[in-house]
Amino acid sequence: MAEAVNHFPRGFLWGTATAAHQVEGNNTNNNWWAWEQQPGRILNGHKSGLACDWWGGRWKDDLDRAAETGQNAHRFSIEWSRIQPAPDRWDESALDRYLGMLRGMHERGLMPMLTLHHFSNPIWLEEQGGWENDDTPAKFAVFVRKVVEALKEYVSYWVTINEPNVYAYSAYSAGTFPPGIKNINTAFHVMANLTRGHAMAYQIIHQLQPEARVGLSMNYRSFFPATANPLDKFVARTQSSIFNDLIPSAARDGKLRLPLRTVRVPEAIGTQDFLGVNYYSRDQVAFDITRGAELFGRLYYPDGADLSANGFIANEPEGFFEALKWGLQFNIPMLVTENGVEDQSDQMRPRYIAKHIQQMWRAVNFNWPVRGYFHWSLVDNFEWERGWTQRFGLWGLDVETQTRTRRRSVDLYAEICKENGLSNAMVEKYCPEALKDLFPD
Ligand code: IFM
Repeated sequence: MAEAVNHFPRGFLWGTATAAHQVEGNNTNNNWWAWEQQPGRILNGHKSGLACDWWGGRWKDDLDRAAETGQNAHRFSIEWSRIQPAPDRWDESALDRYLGMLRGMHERGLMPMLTLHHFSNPIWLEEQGGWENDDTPAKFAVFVRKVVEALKEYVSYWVTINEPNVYAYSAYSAGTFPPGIKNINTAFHVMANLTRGHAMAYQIIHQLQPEARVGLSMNYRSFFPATANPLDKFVARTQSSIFNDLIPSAARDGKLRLPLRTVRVPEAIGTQDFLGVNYYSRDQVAFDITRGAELFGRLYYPDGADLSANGFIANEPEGFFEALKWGLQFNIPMLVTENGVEDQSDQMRPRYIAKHIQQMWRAVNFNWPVRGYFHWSLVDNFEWERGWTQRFGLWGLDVETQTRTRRRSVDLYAEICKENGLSNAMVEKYCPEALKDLFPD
C-alpha cells in the first residue's frame, strides 16, 4: 500500500499527562495517603508509597524520556498539601521544587500545562469538610493565588480542576474516593462548590496573568443506549447530561442544571478559555428499574468488546469522536488532556492509541479546534482505589526497584509525535490488526 500519513496541524501539542499524588511519592499530608492506610480502601491493600519517586527527583529522567521520544508538552499537577501544609503555613521550598520542574520542562522543550487540583486535598482541608464545605472554594482561591504568583512565569496553560465530575461522583456518591460518602445530593452540592472554586481560580489567574489560558479537564464518558427502546435512550441521555454536561455548561452560562433544580453560579459565566477533554471509553446503557441509585441505568460493555487487561476499559474510539463533537458546543479550543488504557502487557495499547488518534484526526479535518493531545500516562503510576493493579504508562514501572521498562507503545507514540501524524506504515508495524480499519485499501 502507498504511504499514507494523516497529519495534524502545525504546532499541535503532543504530550503525556501525570498527576502529583500518582507520581510524586510520600505525599503523607493529604487525604489519599490517610485513605490508603485504612484497610479495604485500595485494591489489594496497595499504597502509593514512593510512587514514581518524582519528589525524589526521578521526574528528570522521566521527562528526558518524554522529550527524547518527540513529545513537546507535558501536563502535570501540583500538590496542595505540600505547598500549604497547614491553613496558616506556606512551604516555599515546595514551590521552589515545582519551579525546578517547570524550568526542567522548558529546558527539554516540553510546554507545561499545570493542573491545580487533581483529586487530592490537604488533610486539614478534609478535616474542615473538604468540598462539602461552602468555604472551600475561597480557600482554594487563596491557594491558587499563591501558586500563580510563584509559578506564572513558566506556565501559560492552567487546568483549574481535573475531572470535577469524577471527583464529585467517586468521593461523594460511589464512595470509592475519600471521604467515602454515598449520597448523590451531597455529590451535587460538591459539584456546585467545585464550579465555584473553578470560577474563582479562573478570575484570579486572569487577574495575575491576563494572557493565561485557563480551563477545566472534563472526563467525557460516552453513554450509548443499549437498544432503540425510548427508556434506554432516556436513561442514556440523563446519565450523559449529569455526568458530562453539568459542570462545563455551568462554566459557560452560570447555571448548574441538577435533575430537579438549577443552582445559579453567576461567577462561573464564561470561565473557560479552552475545554480539556479526558476520554477513555463508552458504556452501553440499559434502563433498569432496580437501580435507583444509579439513576435507573445499567452500564456495561457489550459482548465481544475489545477489553483492556482488567476489563476496565473497552476500546471504543468512536466515543472519542463523539466527545470532541460534544465539546464543539462550547465554542472554545479543545485540548485532549487525557486518553489512554491500562495494559501491562502492551498488547492492546498500540491499537488503542492508533484508533483514537485516527478519530482525533477526523475531528481536525472538520476544522474542529483540537489543539493537542496528552496521553495518559508517561509512566505507570498509582491508580487511586485500584492501586497498582492498572498500568497506564507508556513506560512500565517496577515500584520496588523504580526500574522503568520501555513498552513498544513508546515507539509508536514517538513516531506519531515526530511525524505530527499517523501513517499506514506505523499501523502496519505496531498494530497490523488495525490496518484494514484505519487505512482501508
Ligand atoms: O489515573 C486517572 C487520572 O488520575 C484521572 N483520569 C483517569 C485516569 C485513569 O483512570
